[in-house]
Amino acid sequence: MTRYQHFLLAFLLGISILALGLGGIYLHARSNLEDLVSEKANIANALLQNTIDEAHTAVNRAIPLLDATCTPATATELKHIAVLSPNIRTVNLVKDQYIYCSSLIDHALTKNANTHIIVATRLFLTTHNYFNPNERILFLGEKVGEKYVIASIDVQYIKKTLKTIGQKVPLTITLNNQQSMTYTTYYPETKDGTLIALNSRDHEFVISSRISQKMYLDYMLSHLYIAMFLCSVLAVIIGVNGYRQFKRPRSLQEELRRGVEEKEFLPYLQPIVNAQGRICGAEILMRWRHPSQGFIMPDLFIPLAEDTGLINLMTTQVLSSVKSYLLQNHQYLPDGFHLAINISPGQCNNLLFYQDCVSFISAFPEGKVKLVAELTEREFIQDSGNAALLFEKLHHLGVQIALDDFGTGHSSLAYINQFNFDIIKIDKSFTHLIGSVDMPSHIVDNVVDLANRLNIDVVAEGVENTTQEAYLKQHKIQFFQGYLYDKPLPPAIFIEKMKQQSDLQTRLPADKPIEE
Ligand code: G
Ligand code: G
Ligand code: MN
Repeated sequence: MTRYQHFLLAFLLGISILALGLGGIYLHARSNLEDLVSEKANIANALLQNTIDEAHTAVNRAIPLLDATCTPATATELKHIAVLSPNIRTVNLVKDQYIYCSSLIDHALTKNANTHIIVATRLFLTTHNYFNPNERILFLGEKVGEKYVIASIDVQYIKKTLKTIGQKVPLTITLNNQQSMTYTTYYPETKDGTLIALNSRDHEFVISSRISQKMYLDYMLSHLYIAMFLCSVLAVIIGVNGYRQFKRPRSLQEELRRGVEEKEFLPYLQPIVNAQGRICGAEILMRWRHPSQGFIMPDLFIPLAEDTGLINLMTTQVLSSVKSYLLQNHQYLPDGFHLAINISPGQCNNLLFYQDCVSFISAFPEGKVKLVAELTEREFIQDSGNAALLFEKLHHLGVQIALDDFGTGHSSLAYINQFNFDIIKIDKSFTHLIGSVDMPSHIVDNVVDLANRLNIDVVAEGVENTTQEAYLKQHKIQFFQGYLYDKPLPPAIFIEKMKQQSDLQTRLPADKPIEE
């Protein structure tokens, strides 16, 4: 998976946590707000019930007065009843749909438009000129025979109470006759949203409230903002951690694959010099520029790259990268520049490397670059048939084959002959013996002489000092590689060296060609 996919996955994880968290908080807000509204409806219900009970008491006390006519004494009695009931404004006697006696007036009333009233239900709302034409008044009426006692309830009181209790919650009182009054100070009345309804004990009214989405959200923002903030922080933490986890390799193998996808395997170039000390070639040595581990040496990843077959892709990438470097700077390279690349035994079983060589060689003018495939002698080639076929094709293409690490492995003369090697590279362990205190000279001599006697080009590896160089020169070795000349270099620096050498050459007479 690429970095972008890791990021996307981690982002989705974070978003899911956020959605889950906010969803939970929303449900919590819903249940909290619904509980709160139910509680307010209960309080409103109890208060209204109390007030209506008071009206009942007042009305019951006035019922005996229905028997008498409306005298000043009757009116005074009505006034007493009204005044003694805390939330009752007036108590009135009604006959034939007209108020004929009232706690407001000391004498009997006449039938006219102002005293006309229809008592349809026990509890009803109406505006009335006689009491207050500007406001709907809540009445409780009790029928006795053909007459009624009606008490008007202090609506201002009910309003204030509901406003105080309800605050931002709209509460609606609906009478059994469908008349209703809504009290809210903040939210407009809505038709949709969650309905919370509470039937009063004796079913004369219902207290209800509708909770809209906006109310839920506002409640969340004003009461649960800390939880929302923590949830967002948690989502970010989980997302970031997830990204780190996703990015972390499951195994070295996956990490290797990722590295190949991200083109993290780079070619370094170690100069190969001739007897005159001039750079005549280079060996490509792979380095892994890991994003977090820094540079990793090939010993640590090549074996796994071989096992997984990723070495094929890595070789392709590295060779193509070197190709573009050398193409851009071909003017600084001597003709017949020797470019060596290591291949693993496993790469001898297919023709992928052959394809790489074709694409490499075809990019340069003929004779400019001489490609060399280095095959280590440490490991045996399993399928010699396939390898022989590959080597034949490579030879045909003009690619040379070098036997790397010569002297360390199990190669016999027969092996060397079978594969028709063009070059031998004496292993650095032999070079290092040269000049050492107890140098077993016969071993070194043997290896060097054997290489020489095969009558093919020999490169000495691991040359670190002039003693070694002098000894090797004495033994007719003509190509050298080692820290004495340079360590493996990044291509740009290698090119810089080639540039310096080429500048020098234009000023000095040309070298004598090397005799073979
Ligand atoms: O520089 P040095 O430590 O780079 O190389 C260690 C070993 O890794 C070398 O001896 C060589 O065999 C191996 N190696 C380096 N680069 C490559 C490569 O591109 N392909 C293969 N197959 N082996 C390599
Ligand atoms: O492919 P081969 O195994 O030959 O790779 C050469 C290895 O030797 C690489 O790891 C390279 O870094 C290392 N090397 C190159 N020059 C010297 C040297 O002068 N001394 C030592 N000790 N190692 C060297
Ligand atoms: Mn090598």
